[in-house]
Amino acid sequence: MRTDTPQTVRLEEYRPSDHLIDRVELDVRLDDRETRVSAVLALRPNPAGEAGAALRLDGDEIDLVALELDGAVLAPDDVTASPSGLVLHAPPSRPFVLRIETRLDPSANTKLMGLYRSGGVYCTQCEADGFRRITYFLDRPDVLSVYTTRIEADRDEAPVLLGNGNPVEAGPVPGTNRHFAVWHDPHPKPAYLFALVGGRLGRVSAPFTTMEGRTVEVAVHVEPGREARAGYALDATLRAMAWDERAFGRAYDLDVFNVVAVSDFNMGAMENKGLNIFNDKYVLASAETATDADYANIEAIIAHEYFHNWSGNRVTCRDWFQLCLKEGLTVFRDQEFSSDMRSRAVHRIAEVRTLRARQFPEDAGPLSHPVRPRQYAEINNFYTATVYEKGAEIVRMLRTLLGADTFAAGMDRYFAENDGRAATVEDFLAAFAQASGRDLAGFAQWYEHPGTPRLSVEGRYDAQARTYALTFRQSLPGAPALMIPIALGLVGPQGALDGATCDRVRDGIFVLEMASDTITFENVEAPPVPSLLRGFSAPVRLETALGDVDRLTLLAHDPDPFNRWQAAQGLALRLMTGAAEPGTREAYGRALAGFLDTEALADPAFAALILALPGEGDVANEIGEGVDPDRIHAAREDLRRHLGAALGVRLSALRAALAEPPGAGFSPDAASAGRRALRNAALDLLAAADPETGAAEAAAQIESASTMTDRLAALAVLSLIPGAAREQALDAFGARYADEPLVLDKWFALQAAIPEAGTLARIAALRTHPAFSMTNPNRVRALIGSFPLSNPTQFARPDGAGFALVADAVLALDPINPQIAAKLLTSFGSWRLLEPGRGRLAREALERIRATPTLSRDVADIAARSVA
Ligand code: 0A1
Ligand code: ZN
Repeated sequence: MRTDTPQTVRLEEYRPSDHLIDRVELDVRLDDRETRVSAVLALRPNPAGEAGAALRLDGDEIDLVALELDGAVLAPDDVTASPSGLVLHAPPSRPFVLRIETRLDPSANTKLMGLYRSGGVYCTQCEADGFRRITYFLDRPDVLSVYTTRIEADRDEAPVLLGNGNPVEAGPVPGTNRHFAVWHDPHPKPAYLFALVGGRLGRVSAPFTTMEGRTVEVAVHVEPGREARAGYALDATLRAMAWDERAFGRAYDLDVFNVVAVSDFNMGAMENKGLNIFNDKYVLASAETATDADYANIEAIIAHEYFHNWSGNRVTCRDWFQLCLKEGLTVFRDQEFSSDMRSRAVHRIAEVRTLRARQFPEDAGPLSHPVRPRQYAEINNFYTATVYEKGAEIVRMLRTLLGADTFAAGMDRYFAENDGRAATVEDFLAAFAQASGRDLAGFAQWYEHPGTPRLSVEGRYDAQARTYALTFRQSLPGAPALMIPIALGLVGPQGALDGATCDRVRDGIFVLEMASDTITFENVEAPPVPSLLRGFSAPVRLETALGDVDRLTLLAHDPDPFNRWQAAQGLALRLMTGAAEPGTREAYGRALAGFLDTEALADPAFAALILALPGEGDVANEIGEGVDPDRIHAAREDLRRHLGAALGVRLSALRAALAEPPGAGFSPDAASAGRRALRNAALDLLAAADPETGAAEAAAQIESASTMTDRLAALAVLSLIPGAAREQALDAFGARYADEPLVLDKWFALQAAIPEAGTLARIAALRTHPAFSMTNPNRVRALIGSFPLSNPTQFARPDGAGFALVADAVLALDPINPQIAAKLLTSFGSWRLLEPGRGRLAREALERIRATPTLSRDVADIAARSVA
């Protein structure tokens, strides 16, 4: 008999559970090595399931201590139990109660799934299938139960005890040094949203009154002594709560909302009902220790987890194939929140950079999958950029297609009709189809097909008729024509050509529904430049015949800020890949100079983005095959040097104009962050052109900096300039932050990114640093995970040593934490783009992993798909 998860799970094989669990009463007695869990489950046959079916409960590495059915011990023949499952062969055909007692060892749990210890704090992670590591259960998202949890622990070891829902009761356990707390969550939920925490924690808190008049106590819990660093996360939580009421009409539904930061966490954070558990990287912040990017991430992730309370918790997923239903939607919601809190245009550019850097390569490589996958071997490998980021783009396209008001009506309908249910992508789209009266069957195809569609566009101007025709062609192998909303306009030498009209364009949007189509603008006085896919209105690869002069026109005159940035990026890409026309490099430099003169101080954050060249990975994706990372690196360095020299005087002047007045207080707001970003982008280019002066200026900034943003940016600049000054600065930084693991992570990552042959030895040495640990995911991501992503020349060294380093780390990590090992292995995902020599070495590294016996399912799955 098998009770473990079958090899491949398929969407088409979904069946409702044969049993339901209405109520769960848990009694968890926390102990370092031997935690006991008593689970009382009120079960009944599911009318939608198969009558008379056996009851098969999931389990994973747990020991059964006791089992009773309606208060009676079961006969040995009636039940089969193993660490990976429990089967009742002939359960009653009426409601019944099962009491299960299990035993587990939180200290031995290095997978960080289920109940584990992080820095002395007991915590849990149950998504996707960690609850079965706590007790035997129907561990699937369509089984919703009301939970009451009693947590008991040593009073000194765990003075704070937190659970889902509202606190009910707490007190001492007489005659012992132990105490308990009881929590009750009235909202039925799937097991993946269960959580508990026990430990020594400090807290900051504030009340929040919902639009429904409920007073909520909002608290952020952190390591004692770190409370001052939790203020920003608390503030972000309160802003997210108010925003979700304003923007989506969603109010919070419990009396308390707790956020807990722990230092060992596989992902960013987790939306457990009423008890969000966070990687402390996304909670703790101070000017001294966190960069502006950290603050922005904290704001976004705090909001993301909070927004899940509706998109994920109140309305959950029927099965894991529907993961994008909660994740894509919630990313869309957190992106909208951040856009409202910051600059919308700047945020949109940041979103698209992430999409292109992470999702496009994933979708172009062997790990490509539909936003709604149809099968998986290991669900933990599907928390991907495709599900999250492309999933969010689909929701954004839906809003573009329907308009803001109809979209809002559809969202309301979705929440109202699916509240308390485990829903599907079909339920989601049905709400919008009903709200709009439109047939969205064609749009649904976006969820089903892997790969990034290509959209090619050709323009033809007819001087006599004063018309301009645009012909669009879309292609995605294996897929029918998709519905692609294309925001567009025409631009001339003075700006937007507002006089031009086209009856197929509504509110600036043309919806392409066929494989190809042509639209015609009237009243076009002169040959225009088309501004296409404004705001990146669809996640496609745009192919146009735009020349360099056209792009310079868009950079200067497009009213759409996204496309101005896109024009600059396009020019830089053409320059780095050798596709640019003669003279473009100088013209590009002049255009940036003009931009800096007239606009940089008005919007420094935008200016910093205009100055930032596409990354080496972006260039590789643009080239698409036969990639030689050394050539890309050289081309990018060359352009950086040129820009640094061409813009030098202006960059220095900007740095002076943007200098922080002495004694100015720190604020993490977007405008202040934008000034810092531009100042540091200027330093980066200046140092590229003149390393000697740049190194001195960077060293001075490291000394004088009053924020981590400025200190780290200067250290990053200096880290690219070999010499004693760099080594001294790195040593000093390491010593200064020796007791700050999150800051040391930045230091690890910076050194792993140095594009020099010595970096492999540097990484090897840093692995023996006292702060480094293979059991802490943040440390591993900082020193090893960042290496393939930020250092393409050394990862893809022609001798294969970079691949070997990562492959060895995957194998060393797999027995400790398979999720993190598998994630690390995905960094091989673009190996097929490499020139044949490097490609062969990457493949050999993958094959070596595949051939290793006793791989986890997580790593085996990624390895197999990567070479298939
Ligand atoms: N739902 C979380 C992501 C998450 C997924 C799995 C985890 O377990 C290791 C943890 C977190 C989110 O979207 O934030
Ligand atoms: Zn999420």
